[in-house]
Amino acid sequence: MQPLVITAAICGAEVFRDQSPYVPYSPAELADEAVRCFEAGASMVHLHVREPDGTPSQRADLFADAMGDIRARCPMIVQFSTGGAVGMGVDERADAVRLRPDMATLSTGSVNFGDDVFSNPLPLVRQIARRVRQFGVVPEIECFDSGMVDTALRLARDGEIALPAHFDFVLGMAGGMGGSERHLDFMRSLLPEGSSWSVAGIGRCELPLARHAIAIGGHVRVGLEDNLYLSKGVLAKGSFELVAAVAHMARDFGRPLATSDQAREILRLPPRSLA
Ligand code: KMH
Ligand code: ZN
Repeated sequence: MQPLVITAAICGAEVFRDQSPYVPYSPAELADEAVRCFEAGASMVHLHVREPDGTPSQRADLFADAMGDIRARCPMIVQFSTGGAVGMGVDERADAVRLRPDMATLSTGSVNFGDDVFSNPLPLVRQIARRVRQFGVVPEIECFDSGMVDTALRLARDGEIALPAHFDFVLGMAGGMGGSERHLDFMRSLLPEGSSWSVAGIGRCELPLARHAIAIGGHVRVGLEDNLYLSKGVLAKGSFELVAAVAHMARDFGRPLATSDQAREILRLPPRSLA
């Protein structure tokens, strides 16, 4: 069985300390949490950054501090969000890509996002895809609904992204695609040959979808960005507890965890020495 890549989504832009005291904000807190996730079995960190008071930010200096600290302490793959927070414009969302993280997300369509809209009209998607390509960063295609896979295929036909690629299916969000095993089975059935995929289940969908993904050969994203709870009513004391729960499931299935070097191979990233 292919080793399992676990991505830790450690803070996002929509969860705050009044919901969980364990959400990291500062670059130092983000790096500490990333290292805990690495030790628990994650090989990639999906990174957002925050202003000191927790306001969602995409400031390049904050990304630089967090990435520098993480890279100094562990070999995790560092993936920046270009989604940022609802309402941010393209320049704010994509500016930090010039720091050349290993990967950056690319959402390929708009979706209702709770009571808001995560807006990704096609011209904006193309702009972010170009920015990501300009700096030699590998995109992770974020799909909140099946049409976003189709749009990614269209972008590939237009030469904006390369295939095969790595896709992340964000399922179970209020306003987006549902989070059942059937939804995940359908999403993966749409992928072009040779592409890899992970699932990020939102809220209570997180761990059940992780289990299904492990069973059918996919990869998994977990963390406080997507879900604050380890079990009903029990807050996770950090994303590392959710990573550890997934690592435990993987052991039950006999699925080894990917080292960061193996994850680089699976995700078609250059080896660390050349990165
Ligand atoms: N925070 C959401 C509006 C990404 O990181 O690329 C977008 C998001 C997707 O989280
Ligand atoms: Zn994100």
